[in-house]
Amino acid sequence: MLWFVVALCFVADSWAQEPDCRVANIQVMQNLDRSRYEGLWYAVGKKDPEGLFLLDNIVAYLNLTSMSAKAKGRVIILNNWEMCADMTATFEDTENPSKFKMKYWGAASYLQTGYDDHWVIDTDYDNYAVHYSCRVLEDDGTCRDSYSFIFSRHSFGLRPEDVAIVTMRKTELCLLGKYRRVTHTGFCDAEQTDPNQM
Ligand code: RTL
Repeated sequence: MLWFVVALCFVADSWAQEPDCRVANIQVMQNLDRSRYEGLWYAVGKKDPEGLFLLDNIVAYLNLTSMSAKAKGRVIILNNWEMCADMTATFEDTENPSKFKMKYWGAASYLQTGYDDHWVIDTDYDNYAVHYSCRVLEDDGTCRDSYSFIFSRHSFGLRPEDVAIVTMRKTELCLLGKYRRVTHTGFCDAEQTDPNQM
C-alpha cells in the first residue's frame, strides 16, 4: 500500500511539472504598460517558424500610440539573394491587452506579407521582452508552427540577471532549446541609424 502511495506521488509530481503546452493556456504579460513597451528593441534570440524567416540583424521599432511597427532584418530570398528586409506592421487589439494581431508587409512587393499573432509574454520594459506567435494549431491545442523573439533594449544582448527569467519563459512556451542567437553585424545599419526612419 505504501509503495502504491509513493508511486502515485511520483506520477502526480511529474504531471504537476509538465508544462502545459496548449496555446490557449499560455500566460501573457499582466497589465502591459504600452507606452513603456514602445520603442526600439534588438532581437537577441529567435525561434524560427517553418519557411522563410528573418535571419539576423533584426531590430524592431514599436509605436503603440499609432499601433504600428517597423522591423528590419537580414533575409535570403530566391535562394541566394541576401538583403535587408524593411518591414512595416499594424497592430489590432484583441480581448487581451497583451495579445495583438499583427498585419505586416515589406517595403518591396517580393517580401513576405502576413497576419500573425503578436503576444507579449513578459517584459521589464527597460531590458528584455519575450514575444510569441503561433501560426498553426495542432488538434490537441498545442502549437504546430510558432515563432518567438527574445528582445533586448541593448544590442549586446541580455544582461546576466535577465537570462534566468527569459529561460523560464522559454520553458513555459515549451520552446526551451529551440532558440538561436541573433547576431548584429551592422548589415542593416545604414538604414537604421535614425530610429525615426524606422
Ligand atoms: C516583428 C515585430 C515588429 C514588426 C514586425 C515583425 C515581424 C516581421 C517578420 C518578417 C518576415 C519577413 C520575411 C521576409 C522575406 O520575404 C515580430 C519583429 C513586422 C515576421 C520572412
